[in-house]
Amino acid sequence: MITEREYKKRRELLAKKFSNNSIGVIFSSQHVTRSHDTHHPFRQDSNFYYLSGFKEDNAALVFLKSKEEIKTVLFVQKKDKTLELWTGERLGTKEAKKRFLVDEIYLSDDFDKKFKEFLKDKKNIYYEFESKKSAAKKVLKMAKNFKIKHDIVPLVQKMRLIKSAAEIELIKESIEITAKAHHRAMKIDKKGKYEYQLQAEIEHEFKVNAAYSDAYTSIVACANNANTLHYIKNDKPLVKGELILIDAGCEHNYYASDITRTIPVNGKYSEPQKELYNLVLNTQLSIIGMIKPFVKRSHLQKSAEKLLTKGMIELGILKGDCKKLIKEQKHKKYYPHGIGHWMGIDVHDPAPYKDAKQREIALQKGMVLTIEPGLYIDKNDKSVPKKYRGIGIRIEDDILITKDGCENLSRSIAKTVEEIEALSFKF
Ligand SMILES: [Mn+2]
Repeated sequence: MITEREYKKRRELLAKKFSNNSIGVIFSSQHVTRSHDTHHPFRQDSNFYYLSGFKEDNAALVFLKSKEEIKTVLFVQKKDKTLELWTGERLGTKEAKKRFLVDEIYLSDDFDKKFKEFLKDKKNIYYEFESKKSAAKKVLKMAKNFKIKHDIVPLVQKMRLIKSAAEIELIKESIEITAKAHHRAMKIDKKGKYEYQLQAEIEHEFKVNAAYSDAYTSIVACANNANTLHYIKNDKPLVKGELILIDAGCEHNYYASDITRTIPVNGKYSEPQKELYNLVLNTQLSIIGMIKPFVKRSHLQKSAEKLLTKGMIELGILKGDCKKLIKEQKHKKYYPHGIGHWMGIDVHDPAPYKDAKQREIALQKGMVLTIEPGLYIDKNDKSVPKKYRGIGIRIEDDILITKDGCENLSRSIAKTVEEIEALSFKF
């Protein structure tokens, strides 16, 4: 659990980065229409949540910084018995004052008036550039005479790069639920079933464990469908003898997990499937073994490309000299994506990959990233031995960088051929 003190510390840390004589503002998410008069489930803006832990809409955080002091102000929507009857309880100013460690609390209805007052003696403004939120667009107009404008978003995103102990605990809890879901997918009888039915089993496990949402749309891709990287239709039958690529992770208490396993429909890998699978697995294990502070993600990327290319030459998928093939980007046909990404409140945590001078940021203790090599052989690729065609494999774990190495936070999820076959339903 993130304490109110931790949220307060984050707000102070952010405001410290502002120039003197500044005002900063960041807004909650707003409701998004799904169709006609129905809405998508409300999900708080990640940066706003990171700074407040507050889950309601129609809210704003304002930072006032002068030479003498830093003040934080929270705007919350007012209590309204009729509206609350329909859409649920609101905290209101009285309860918000008890909970949040901010200096002042006002009603959102008074935002415009108050904000104009706050603006009067300020020189710099920090707000969300390019935001689609209507409140942020309004602020943009109100601040049009400001000479010095800054984007507040990258400042928060940079803070999100290093996870606190409490955040790591929440990520672990999220992964624990996702582990149950992947194991459920392995264990159930898949005879005569469809991809969407397996998806339902996975998401059932999320929901019964209080992860109300997935962190991203689940990919359940049987056979050649796995070669569509963002396959989310999930509407085809599960075919005996084929593999299923499952890329699914829940969001729990606003923290994501992002796990991929590639499992056999009938519980047993064929020889060619095993050969490709073990190439991806051994690559993934080698890359995880390289992870420690000061290593760069680009180094992991290059190493994965080298290992996969070497393996593909051995299997007769690529022909020629390893270095030359990589130079000519021939491997990209079969491994076209990145080795991994930051993960946290968002599945693709938008923390920076480069510093202010455009230099790549090296790994540091407290960062969390995914490691997800893959190989994708299209069913119509005549240049590849026939036995490998139509196989798509990805293996993905969530890795925490520690003081002198790393911890695979999802190591409890079955991953070797033997582990997966032992758990799987066979027919
Ligand atoms: Mn991922």
